Order: sequence, then structure tokens, then C-alpha cells
Amino acid sequence: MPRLVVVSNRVAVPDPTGNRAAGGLAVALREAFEAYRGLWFGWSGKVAAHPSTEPRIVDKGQVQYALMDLTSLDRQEYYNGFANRALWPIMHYRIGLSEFSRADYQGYLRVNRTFANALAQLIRPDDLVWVHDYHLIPLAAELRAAGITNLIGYFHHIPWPAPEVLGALPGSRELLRAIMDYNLVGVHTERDADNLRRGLIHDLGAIQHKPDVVEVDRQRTRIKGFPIGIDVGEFQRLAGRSQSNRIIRQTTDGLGSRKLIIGVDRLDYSKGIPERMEAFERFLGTNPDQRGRVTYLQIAPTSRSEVPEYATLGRVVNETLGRINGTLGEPGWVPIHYVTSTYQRSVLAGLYRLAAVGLITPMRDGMNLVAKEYVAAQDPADPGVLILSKFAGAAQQLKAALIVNPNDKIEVAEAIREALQMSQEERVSRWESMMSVLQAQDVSWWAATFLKELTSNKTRTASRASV
Ligand code: ADQ
Repeated sequence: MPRLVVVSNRVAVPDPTGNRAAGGLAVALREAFEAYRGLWFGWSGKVAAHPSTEPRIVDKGQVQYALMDLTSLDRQEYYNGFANRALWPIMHYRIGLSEFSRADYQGYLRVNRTFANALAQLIRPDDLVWVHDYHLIPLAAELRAAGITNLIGYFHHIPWPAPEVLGALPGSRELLRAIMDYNLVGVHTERDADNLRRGLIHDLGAIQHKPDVVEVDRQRTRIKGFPIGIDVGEFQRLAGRSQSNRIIRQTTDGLGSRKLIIGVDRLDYSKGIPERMEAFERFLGTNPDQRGRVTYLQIAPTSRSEVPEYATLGRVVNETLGRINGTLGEPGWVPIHYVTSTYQRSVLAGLYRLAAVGLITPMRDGMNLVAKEYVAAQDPADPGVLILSKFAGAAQQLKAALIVNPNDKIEVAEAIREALQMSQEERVSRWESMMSVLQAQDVSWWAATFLKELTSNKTRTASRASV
């Protein structure tokens, strides 16, 4: 059995008691790391006076963690700069927010090279290497330069935009060129896969070989959609026994007979939070009988607060919230409850289950796991309704949701009314249809399918055809 080497910007090291990190990539890779012995390599999250040249190794049985420190300049240029101020907005179709700086780009390349040189010392001939996300696109190119010939896969967790959009970013051709050093590239949807293949054809003159192999300068790679899933059983279990939790009991008491609408997102402009609040305002404006009968809970933990666009968003959300609650609220009723805490998954699952409507309306999202968690947490006999943006990758799978355009507040407001009035029979039927997709393509399916494709004859044959 080969060893699995995972590389990601942040590494989820289990805490000293051995508890494994909840959420994100840690859950997604849990079973893969049980099947393969593993090494997980990435940034420790620490800033040091000097960059690491070799990682600190933490041994936790089946998995070894290899942690690199960054300097504050690295963090500023690689992480806050090129990754989060240039790449994140452009990948989410926000050309106007994308701030390119050549110094940041050089910092991004520098950190990728430092990581690759340190990692190359640890890689054994049979290891399977799986790189995650937009912080590390050039990693395979740097590993190849360091003499690594192993199979290397890349998974891109955010959207891959149309070539016309990515083309606006200086350096985008180099990023596309770097993609070719992977043997297999995964994105969440076929739409993203198509965008990436078209970008390679349009900007690098790639030749497409049927159906998912592209070739540039005699080098071939496979590009495919692998929609990430969740641990469905875990959310069902957590939600089923959530009534005993103090926060859930207090929320239930506070609601009384009111219905709950829930939104859960990192505070990020890609998630469409102010736009969603305005759609709810419109709903209350056009359905005055609903005032006092429904509460919208928005949970939005702050993220990337060192990036100026996120501070601006925080102000816009606070202003929008204050205006709506001020103008529409009444002494005994606050229309929008807004909290920025991080909750345990058991609490989140309980809150999802309490909510008659899951309002998930990102302006763009690679997948959106919250939409899936909301569905999995519902009571099978009396499920809530998911309202989902057509621009979330999840909309390609969860077709039985009420699919909306988040730019259209009238449409979103109408979907809220439809969701609140929907018959139990229709709710159950839509929920069952979504659950069957979630169960068939859950998180273990995702990791196992990617790794199976990475080691498949199709991938090896495509790679061998590279000269
Ligand atoms: P994110 O942009 O972070 O992920 P999402 O997929 O919704 O978006 O995942 C967020 C996760 O954080 C969920 O598991 C959610 O439960 C958790 N979470 C959110 N708020 C929380 C809170 N207050 N307390 C505790 N947990 C909270 C990126 C991409 C997505 C893609 C994922 C996975 O942007 O499009 O779906 O990676 O590939």
C-alpha cells in the first residue's frame, strides 16, 4: 500500500488528548488516512522570525504531521496577499476586488518553493501526493523541479472561473502552466472542469483528448469534477440528539411559535450575506402578515480580518442589519439575529434542525458544505426547505432545493414565502431526493474516488503519454 501525502495550507493536528479536528479537510480525509498510512504537510499557522527550511514532525500513530512556520512577510505576501487578495476574488468572479501585486506573487512562489524543497526530502518513491487548494497551485511544478516523479493530484476547493475572468489576473498563464504538472486535477463541478480545460486551450493552446485529458507541450493532465460530500450519518446523529443541548433548548424557547430561517457562512463577500438580508427585508415588506412570525438567524464567524475587503464587509453587514432591525423590528421581535461565534458541530446540527428554512445564497461557491449539512440534519418526518443559490456547486447536485439567483432579491423573497408555505408532503419528497444524492456521494466517496482516479490506469496512461 502506498503512503498518502496530503499537502494543504493549514494542517489539522489532533489536540493533545488525541481528539481529531472537526470539520473541513480533517473530516474529509479521515477515512483516507485510515486506509493509507499518511503524512500531512503544511503551514503550522505560526509566524517565526525565520522561515522553516525543514518541518517540525508530530507523530500521531497512523498519521505524521509535518509543520512549517512562515515569516510575517510570507504570511503577508503569500497568504493575505496573493492567495486571499488576488486569487480568491478572481476565482469567485470578483475581478474588481482582485488586488494584484508583483511582490505578493513573488512571495506566493517563494513559499511554494520552500514548501516543495522541504517536502521533497520526505517523499518516498511510492508515495501518492495530494495537494489541496489555491494557496498551493505551483507546488507540483516546484516538486518536479526538485526531482519528484510521483503521482501528484490537486484538488481545487473553490470555483474555477471562465477563462475570460481568470485572464484578467496578471500571472494567470503561469498558474495554468503550473496546473499541467499535476497528474490529476479535481474541481467540484463539471462546469469548473470545463472552465479550466477551456482556459488551458484558450490561453496555452492546449489540445483536448477525450473526454478529460488535456495536453500542453507534450505534457498531459486529467481534469475532472469530484463533488465533495459530508459525513451524512454524523449530522443525522448529532441533530437527532440535539434537543438536550442548552443552546438548542434556549433557542427553541426563545422562538416560541415563530419559524426559524437560518444562514451559516464564514463572513466572506462570496457568501452574499448583505444581499440575503435585503432579500429577507423584501420578504417582510411584501408579506407584512409574517412580521413577528418568523426570525432569521445569521451565523457568520469572522475570517481573514487582516484583509481590508473583509473589514469593509463587516461594516456593510452591521449597517444592513441595524437598518433592517431598526426599521422593521418591534419591541418583542427582532427580525434578524446575527451571531459571529464558532459552534460545535453538535450545536450547528441542532440549529439546522430547528430551522424551517436553510437560506444559502452565495454569490459564488465551489461547493458549499453548509447546504448539505442543513439537509442531512433535518427531521425525516418534518424536514425544512433548502433555498440554494444557483452559483453554489451544490446546486448541481441538490436539484430538489428551491434554486435561486442571489442577485435577484425579488426571487429570493418569493422563495422564502414558498418555502414557509410548502406542504409537508412536498417537503418530504424534496428532502428524500436530496438525501439520496448526499448518501450516494458522501465524504468518504469523494476522497476514495479521487484517490482511485489518481492511481487508475487512465491517469497513469495519460501521464505516460507525456514526453
Ligand atoms: P468554505 O468557504 O469555508 O469552504 P463551506 O463549504 O460552506 O465554505 O464550509 C464551511 C464549513 O465551516 C462547514 O462545514 C460549516 O459547518 C463550518 N462552519 C461555518 N460556520 C461555522 C460556525 N459558526 N461554527 C462552526 N462551524 C462553522 C471552502 C469552499 C467551499 C467548499 C469547501 C470544501 O469555499 O465552496 O465547499 O471549501 O471544499
